[in-house]
Amino acid sequence: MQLNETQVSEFHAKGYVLIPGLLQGDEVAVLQAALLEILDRQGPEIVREKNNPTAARLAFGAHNYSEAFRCLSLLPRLLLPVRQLLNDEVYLHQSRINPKQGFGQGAAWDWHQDYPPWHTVDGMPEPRCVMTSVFLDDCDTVRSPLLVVPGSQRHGLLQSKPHEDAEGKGYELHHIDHATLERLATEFGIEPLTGPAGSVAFVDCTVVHGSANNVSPWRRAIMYLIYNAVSNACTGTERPSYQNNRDFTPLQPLDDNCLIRMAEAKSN
Ligand SMILES: O=C(O)CCC(=O)C(=O)O
Repeated sequence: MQLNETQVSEFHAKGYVLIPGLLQGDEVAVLQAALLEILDRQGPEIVREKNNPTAARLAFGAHNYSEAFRCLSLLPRLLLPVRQLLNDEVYLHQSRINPKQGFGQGAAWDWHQDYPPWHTVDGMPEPRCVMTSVFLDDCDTVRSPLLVVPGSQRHGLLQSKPHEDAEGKGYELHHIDHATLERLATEFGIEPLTGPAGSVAFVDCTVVHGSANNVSPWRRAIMYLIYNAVSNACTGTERPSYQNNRDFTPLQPLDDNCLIRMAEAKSN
């Protein structure tokens, strides 16, 4: 699958393009079942919520230990548009699932760009990677959707500082200060990324984004697949490979039906 001209223009203008229902219901069901097992893992790749250590805040690297998520990460429907947007072969710099559990367990994410820690800690030369956001659950306005400042990528790398809780937690979030956010939001507005489970947003890694805590009763999980251009490979070695993957081999797409086949195998 290739993005059409309008979709590519939208990506460059707004910093993201959202494709509703890119994955079918059966494919989503396979991923949702795999997610439940992932959330039971006890390793360092699972980052816990600060105020509720029983709830997972992030699960890093699921494409390495879950066949369903490996398959997702190599779907032509995701890989080909990302190659097209970056005009290069790609590898996965990182993957992480934010399960954003309901009843307030999934806490807020302050406003930030993803690129700063990848640049300063992982040694990513340029912001030439795409945060491919796969909605594992319905994302509507009541389930605390991802909020973005469209067009904010045009300002490039903004001043930010690591969050006081980031050190040692592994996600190294860099916050945008309030005055900058106000200026950007006044200029560009704020948009919620909403759509049914299976929708996919291709997001530029310098788009300013954040989310509120999820006070709804429902989970709102998103898988973030961070594809980087092979010619933009990272030079740092500080962080573990589930955060800064150092295998820069260009990814080769699988058969686009691989998740459907997993769904069929389960129902037989
Ligand atoms: O999924 C969310 O609510 C926000 C996650 C986020 O901002 C991130 O992982 O960079």
